[in-house]
Amino acid sequence: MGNDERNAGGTGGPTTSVIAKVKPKTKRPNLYRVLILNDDYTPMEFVVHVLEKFFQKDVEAATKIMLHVHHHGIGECGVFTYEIAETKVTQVMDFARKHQHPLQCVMEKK
Ligand code: TYC
Repeated sequence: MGNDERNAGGTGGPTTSVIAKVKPKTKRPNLYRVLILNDDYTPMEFVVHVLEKFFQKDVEAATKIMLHVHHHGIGECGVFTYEIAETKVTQVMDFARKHQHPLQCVMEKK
């Protein structure tokens, strides 16, 4: 018998072939917004500095975000995967505390 595809049961009946579907394996990651909150005490220049230092904003973009937060109470610094967002929040909170400013930074699932 010159056939590689033998029946497991060995009944000598017709051969069954199985064609498995190849599932595309790309999954979109869950994304999280990192937000800063307004307060009455943190200096505007400090918030601009935070946005430049931790979110790679230039001074114009950072000023725009800071003023949005100042007027609306909350604003987006960036969108990241979970671990990056968590790291940014920790970095901002540690930096604000070190400089004794009450600036708050949080993350929210998109
Ligand atoms: N409201 C602050 C002030 O008048 C400035 C400020 C902006 C603080 C944005 C926090 O996330 C903030 N000094």
